[in-house]
Amino acid sequence: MTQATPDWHQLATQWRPRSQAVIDGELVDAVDGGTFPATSPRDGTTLVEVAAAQRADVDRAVAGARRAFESGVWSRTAPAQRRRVLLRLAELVEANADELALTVALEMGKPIRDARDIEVPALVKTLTWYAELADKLLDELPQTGPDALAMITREPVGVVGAIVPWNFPLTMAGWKLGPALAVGNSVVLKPAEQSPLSALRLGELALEAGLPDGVLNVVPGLGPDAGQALGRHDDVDVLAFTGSGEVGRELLRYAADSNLKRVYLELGGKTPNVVFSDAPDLAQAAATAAWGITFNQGEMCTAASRLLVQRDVHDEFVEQVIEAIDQRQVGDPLDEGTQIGPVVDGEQLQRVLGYVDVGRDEGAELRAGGARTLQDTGGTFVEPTVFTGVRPDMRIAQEEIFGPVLSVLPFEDVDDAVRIANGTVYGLAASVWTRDLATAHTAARAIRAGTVWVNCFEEGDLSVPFGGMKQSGTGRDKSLHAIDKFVDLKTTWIAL
Ligand code: TXE
Repeated sequence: MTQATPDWHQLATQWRPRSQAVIDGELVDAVDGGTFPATSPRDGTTLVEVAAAQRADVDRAVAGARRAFESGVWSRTAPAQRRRVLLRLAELVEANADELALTVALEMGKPIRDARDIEVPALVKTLTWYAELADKLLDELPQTGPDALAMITREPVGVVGAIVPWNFPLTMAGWKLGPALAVGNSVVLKPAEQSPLSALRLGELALEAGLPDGVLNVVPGLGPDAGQALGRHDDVDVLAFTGSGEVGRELLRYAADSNLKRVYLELGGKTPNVVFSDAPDLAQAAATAAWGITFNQGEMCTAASRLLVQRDVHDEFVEQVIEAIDQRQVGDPLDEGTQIGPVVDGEQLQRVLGYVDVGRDEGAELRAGGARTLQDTGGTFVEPTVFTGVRPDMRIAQEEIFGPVLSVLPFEDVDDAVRIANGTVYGLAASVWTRDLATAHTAARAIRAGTVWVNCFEEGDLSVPFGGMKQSGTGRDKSLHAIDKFVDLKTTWIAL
């Protein structure tokens, strides 16, 4: 990644956002000429008017994707060729890392250091990992006895619709595009209306990398317009989604009402971060708890939003967490020192502040934050907020807030902790801090979550799957398992 630190404010003055859709190899306006504003949560200004894709535009994109798929230019090319092109795309992303990081910081408010050091590198790593996989996948020959030969082969599904959110616009796009493209599919990507600009630039870089026309289309637009058109499209074979449970349910309905396309959902979470009194390093656990609810403004499906603390260390631990949260710097996402940027938009701001009111009304104790801040900037900044005395049945312990709001709950023992941890509709991730092997394993086994971290949080790499149990979703991103979403298995049975 880039070593020298650019002057981001200076770079922002030269920055030229893209605004056209990427459809069938061309940069185009919406058919009806419509646009929507890409607004920066940093100061509320409009960055650019972006093409607002409607059904006609989605139809064109899907037709282009289908044509490319049927032509075999990507779907039936040598896997080593797909590898080369995707590696070139990863290189181009890396070469344009500063611009992409700046774009993400401006469009959705991610602190520039996180955009540059985490968001863009995650996309590069994902594209590289799946590019490398493209020519290393093996098919299967089962044991069928002497009279037959059977082959189990994987075939790309065809056209993939990827609908992604704004909190990690490039990482989420990469998690869908990497495996889908590596195995030969065509993709229509619908970025969130809050963060279309980085995806549009990515679509342009894909053309530059040599991805054939129509293989990757990017249709910016509103969820109920472009997203719905993609979801209901009869010629889309698979939908890969990250976002809210509410829209996830809509996508299942769209599939049922149209062609029964397969739908994979990565939805929300309410991560329990469970701290036992015998944690190896309580200070480190406290610092991580503070980071875990404020990183990315808490706008993260795995945000460590429920802090469960064993009662005998509760008070002391909470003090440490509040102190660590107080030290996290809220500010302009373009400042290198900023650790917490604005939440994504006015709606999200109201949602977060609404939950602060709910917490108060429910009788939880507000120990830190709880208000909008830096209002004079025009940005949507929220103070990191801590509630103690939270009961498991309170809404702030049950519902995904998607902001820097921490709910602290005391617990007695491992059974109590597991019961509370499992007591929501979500099952995305959990974290357990203890020195005791038996406690660690007991809790890790009993907690229903797609990922359980022990004595750490938010760790992992591309080799491990990511996704949720219960209402946190279906299917998995990352790892070899992500490939399963984007292939059909074919049995060929040959009588000998
Ligand atoms: O998500 P939406 P929003 C959660 C989080 C957040 C809440 C609302 O709790 O506060 O959802 O966020 C597209 N048909 N997560 O409103 O609406 C939309 O354009 C088809 C969790 O931003 O689910 C965008 O591209 N598509 C989360 C994508 O769906 C539609 C990440 C996600 O937007 C559509 C984001 C429709 N009718 C929010 N309506 C996570 N799991 O990390 C919207 N979309």
